[in-house]
Amino acid sequence: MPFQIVRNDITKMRVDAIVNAANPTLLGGGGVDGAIHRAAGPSLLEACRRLGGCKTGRAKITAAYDLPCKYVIHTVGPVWQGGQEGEKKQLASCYRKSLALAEKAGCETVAFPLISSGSYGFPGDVALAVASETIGKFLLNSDMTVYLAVFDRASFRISEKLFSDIEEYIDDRYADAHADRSVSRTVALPIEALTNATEAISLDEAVSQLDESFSEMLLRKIDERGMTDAECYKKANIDRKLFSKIRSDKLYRPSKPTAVAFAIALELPLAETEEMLKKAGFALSHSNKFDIIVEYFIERGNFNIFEINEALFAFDQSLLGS
Ligand code: AR6
Repeated sequence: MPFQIVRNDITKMRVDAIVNAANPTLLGGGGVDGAIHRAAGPSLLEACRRLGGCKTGRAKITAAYDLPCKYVIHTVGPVWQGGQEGEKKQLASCYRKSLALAEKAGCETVAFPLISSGSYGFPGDVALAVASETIGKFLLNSDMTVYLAVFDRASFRISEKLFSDIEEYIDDRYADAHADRSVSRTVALPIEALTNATEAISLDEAVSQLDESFSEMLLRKIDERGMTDAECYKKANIDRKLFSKIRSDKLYRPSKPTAVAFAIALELPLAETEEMLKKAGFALSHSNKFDIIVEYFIERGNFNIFEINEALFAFDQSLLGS
């Protein structure tokens, strides 16, 4: 998954680089900065002394010493002053400069904490929106994998309005599902039925009798929409390698989050999403929060996979992509 929100202590992550939410002296502090320096050992402080500080919105790189990653990228986030002092732009710059340094150092995997969302006072939802948007834009032109490590639940927030809207939407649908018990079930692919029931025909023959497969439907829809493959898999938060696998394997069976991610990237309305999921053996149901949250976004015509993933994460659900 090119962009993934994870619940993790960043000092434990085995990625190429972790990013530190530092202060302009780069000489350590509390929060994630303190944790990184403790885990890296005193050599990190020595290396930081040689850097001569760092300006807000900029970033500098060092080795990682005793940490399990290779590099530490130190960036200085802005202090929140109410939102009118260019803080969001400065915060976006922290992500951009850090990613540029990571790229220059040849990193394939990078983990960020939610910069400025602790001592520096950014409201959690604003810090998250800036992080998500800036990382999302960067990934349009890069094959890097970027993690956003969320340490404590309190610092991770989507907007209160969105959270309560989704909560209400879930409550209504859960109630419906329980009232009429008409819960849709996962639909099995006909391949099992065909291969079990008809011993006389070969697998190849059975396959040729199948309808259009998931990957065939996906490729057809990409063409119909005039999208390039890259536009589609980037918008779906799908790794390039996985996409080539799907492209070359007519019978590829995606996971449900992968299948939904493609439906979102293609901006399919609900009925077409269902049709596409069915090809992979899945259905959307009102007895499951993941499905209801996906439905909420599709019904509103919001196909931004990163926003959907923020909401899914806030409700402890699997993320879209692969
Ligand atoms: N792993 C991942 N995230 C963490 C960890 C961890 N081990 N520890 C804390 N966080 P903060 P800032 C989260 O205050 O707001 C320092 O003193 C934390 O929950 O560390 O940019 C510096 O020296 C929060 O969501 O950084 C500066 O003076 C996020 O990391 C100042 O704090 C950032 O919180 C920078 O403030």
